[in-house]
Amino acid sequence: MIQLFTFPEAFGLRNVSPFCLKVEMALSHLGQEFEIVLEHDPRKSPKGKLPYITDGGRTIADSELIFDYLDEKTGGGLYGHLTPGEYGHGLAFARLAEDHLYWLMVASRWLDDDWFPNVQSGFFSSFPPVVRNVVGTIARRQVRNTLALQGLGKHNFEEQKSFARRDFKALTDVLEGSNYLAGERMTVFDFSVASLLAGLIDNKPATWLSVIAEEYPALRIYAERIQEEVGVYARA
Ligand SMILES: N[C@@H](CCC(=O)N[C@@H](CS)C(=O)NCC(=O)O)C(=O)O
Repeated sequence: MIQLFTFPEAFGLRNVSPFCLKVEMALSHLGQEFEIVLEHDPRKSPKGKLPYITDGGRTIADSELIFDYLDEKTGGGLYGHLTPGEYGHGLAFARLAEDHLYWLMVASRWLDDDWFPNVQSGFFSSFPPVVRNVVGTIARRQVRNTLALQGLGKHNFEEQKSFARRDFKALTDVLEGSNYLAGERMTVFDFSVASLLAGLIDNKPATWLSVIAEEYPALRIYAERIQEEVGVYARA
């Protein structure tokens, strides 16, 4: 049976990582039998990040590569039916979510002094309090460096908020004309975007990004629709 390695629950989310959640959505959508294995330490993954899966002696890390594997395993169950237009639109929005909006979500959790204590209690609660503070501080420094290298970390909160509004507006504009991102039917790219939106909207307590997302009600409606259709929810 397929094993899906994901982070344990945190911030009111049973699946706290959008990349792990989108794989869970795809597995459910494809009707694959699988079990979730909780893993605190992403360094145990072959790529140093979660998710990864194992299946019959094979290990595949990275949600996109997992999708390729599942697509092949199911004879095109994820991508096989897509038109080039659906694929192009879908991939572009998945990239917006995963390579831009995702980093704003990371910034909203890790860089905000008021919110950061939730990261410490959510991710490092298995450590004794003193160790937790040290580990949390070291991890925060690494995230800050990563965000600076990625670029978004060089901007102040107001600038980061303006970037987020632009992403949310683009998604809202597309969703005004359609229930799904790539066209008239649900595609695998909806898993990428809805998993991210669901996590940032339902994340407790609200981050500044969650608050801004609520300015765009179509996003919550869309995230709920996709979660309901696949029967997989981010929230605990
Ligand atoms: N490109 C990867 C991204 C996965 C990813 O960024 N996972 C995050 C959690 S959302 C992670 O494991 N971060 C831990 C770390 O970088 O140390 C994928 O699609 O699977």
